[in-house]
Amino acid sequence: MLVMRLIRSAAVFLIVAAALAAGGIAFAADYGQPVPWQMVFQKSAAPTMDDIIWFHDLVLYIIIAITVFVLALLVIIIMKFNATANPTPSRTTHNTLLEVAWTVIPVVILVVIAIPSFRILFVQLNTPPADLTIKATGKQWYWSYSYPDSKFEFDSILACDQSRQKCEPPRLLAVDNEMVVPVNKVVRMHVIGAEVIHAFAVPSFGIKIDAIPGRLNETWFKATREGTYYGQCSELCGKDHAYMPIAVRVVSEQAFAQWLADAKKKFARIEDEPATAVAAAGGAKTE
Ligand SMILES: [Cu+2]
Repeated sequence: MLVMRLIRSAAVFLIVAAALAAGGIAFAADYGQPVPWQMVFQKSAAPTMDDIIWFHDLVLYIIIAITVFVLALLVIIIMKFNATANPTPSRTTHNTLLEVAWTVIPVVILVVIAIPSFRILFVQLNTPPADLTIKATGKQWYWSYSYPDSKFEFDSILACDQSRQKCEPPRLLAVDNEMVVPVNKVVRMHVIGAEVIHAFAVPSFGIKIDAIPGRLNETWFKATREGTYYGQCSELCGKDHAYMPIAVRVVSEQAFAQWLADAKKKFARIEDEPATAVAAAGGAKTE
């Protein structure tokens, strides 16, 4: 009975999956933003994300192998050792070889997972020599980007009207001023929170790091493809947590130099303005 039910469930699953595929529903992902019915990561546009996707796939294959193996054992037990098929059960209780095997094999599997896992962690946390530094400050509820080498800072606010009914596409991801970086350059990100904890995350670059008041966190990325990539605040930070997206525009080196020259004029800093006044002015903007 149980076997029949399992076969029937598997058949239903296959039919549903085939119907979805036939209906043209995309399980594939795109660069920089989510798509309907996406089943996998957003496409990678940075070496760190390549590593993360590779590692995810490795662990997925291991999980599939273990699950299939355990399921096969269960099916064998159900078929061969039920009361009808096996009326007089064996009284065996120990098997040294088997017990050593089921201790050692999981250890080996965990070591195989741990080695690339630690390697990727170190890659993420060791910033290579950077071509550019940007400081992202999480505020209630928007991001400010500061380019310390060029001495300017600007706010990046959701591009929607007050009621959030009229929004620029991609909805709830587009902002008025994107963070702009050059392609194929190492960007060092300094991330901090102004009043509560936020988190700076861009899936296509494989970065996610907390923005904590009073603590400067550091991460890095190297975007290998031009385009606009979106992320969202990834730490519950208050009522507008869902409305403080991160938009990063990756451009060629010449376009970046041009943008930098324009931005220096557009976002010229008012010297000697106290930090609290800047925060208050910014805060007023979102209300
Ligand atoms: Cu936030």
